[in-house]
Amino acid sequence: MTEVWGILNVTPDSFSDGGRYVDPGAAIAHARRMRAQGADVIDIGGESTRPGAEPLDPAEERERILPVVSALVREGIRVSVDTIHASTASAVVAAGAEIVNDVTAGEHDPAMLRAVAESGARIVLMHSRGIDVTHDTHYDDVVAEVVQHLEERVAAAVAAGIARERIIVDPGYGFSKEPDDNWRLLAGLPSVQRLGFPVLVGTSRKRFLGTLLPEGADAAERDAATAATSLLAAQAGAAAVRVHDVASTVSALRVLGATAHAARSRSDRADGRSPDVGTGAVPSAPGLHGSIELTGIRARGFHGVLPEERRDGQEFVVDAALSLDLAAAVASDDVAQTVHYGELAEAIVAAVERDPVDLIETLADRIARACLADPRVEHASVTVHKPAAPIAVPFGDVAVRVHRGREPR
Ligand code: PMM
Repeated sequence: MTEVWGILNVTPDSFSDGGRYVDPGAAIAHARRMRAQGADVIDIGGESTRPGAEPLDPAEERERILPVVSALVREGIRVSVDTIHASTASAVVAAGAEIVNDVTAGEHDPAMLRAVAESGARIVLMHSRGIDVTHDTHYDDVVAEVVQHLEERVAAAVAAGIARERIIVDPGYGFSKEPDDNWRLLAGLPSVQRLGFPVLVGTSRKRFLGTLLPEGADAAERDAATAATSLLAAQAGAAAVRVHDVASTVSALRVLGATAHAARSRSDRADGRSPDVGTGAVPSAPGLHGSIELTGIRARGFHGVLPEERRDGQEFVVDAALSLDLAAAVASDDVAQTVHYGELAEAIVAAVERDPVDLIETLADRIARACLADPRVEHASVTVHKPAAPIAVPFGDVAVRVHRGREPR
């Protein structure tokens, strides 16, 4: 299930909404509105990335955003903070922010990656070529170059002590990219996905969408195109989309959810099953999609290509995220209406302990299929880590992630 991150620019000068939410009261009210419209996370920024914007003193940045961060955290709202300053990152995480969103992927402030590692927060590593978004826009192969840069930034983040599970990557739409580069990057999202990290896509109101509109159309008129690009991103498996107008993107993603649901019911019928039969299911209201996530499940298996791996076995660690409709579970407050996570964990352990295979890819897909055995599950993302893999050099982790959805028949 793709998350929607609502953008809250607490700045006097952002390109599409500058000045509207500098007052903390107005900012908090806007965040609440976005939450009510279906935002999963509020991404708060205090410094504009608009071309020509004045650099901001981090102390002033904190003064702008900290009251808003604290108020939203108190209300149980999940908060990400868009900052390039390590001191701000540390302060906002201490105030309860969950994610640090750095548009320079730790390149602007040499202290950033270590500060995030120490804070235990998640981090968005975005592709950019510095904070001047208009500079250095030539690429020979934009998709390959963005992927390579993100790989380098991931390596730097891991070397600074950030756990791989805490990393989100973002191709950085509009940052040092011409319109065609942005379209290529949208079409090339599967290559970014193959890095194996959750992908955040931020196309909202960007200039390349403006090229589709009549000359002189203002930035808010790009919201329909934003919903369309966010839908395409979700279809390609993006973990999250970052948008100004939450309502239109949430509607677009519901279209995707409803279509996936219909495809699923069709395949249930073809199997002679119905998700409602035998469960006494409460009819589900549309739109309460969610996920069940299990991380760090440990099990012993004998998978691998080396004879000693087959002989001695080793520990595998599995993370699984299942997307499903939770409306019936919430309406009935009945565990029978959802996936029981204890049973799911046991099924995952059983899949690891079964007959050996050579590749963790094969094992990850076996586990994803086990997750989809429950007809309510629409999509499963499974990561298999092999922490004791026979690699001759010191290493942190090796893992493979697969995404498997239901195939329409
Ligand atoms: N775009 C802007 C600012 N921060 N962060 C991420 N991760 N991805 C983006 O695409 C991105 C960003 C551009 O300015 P805006 O806040 O007005 O959208």
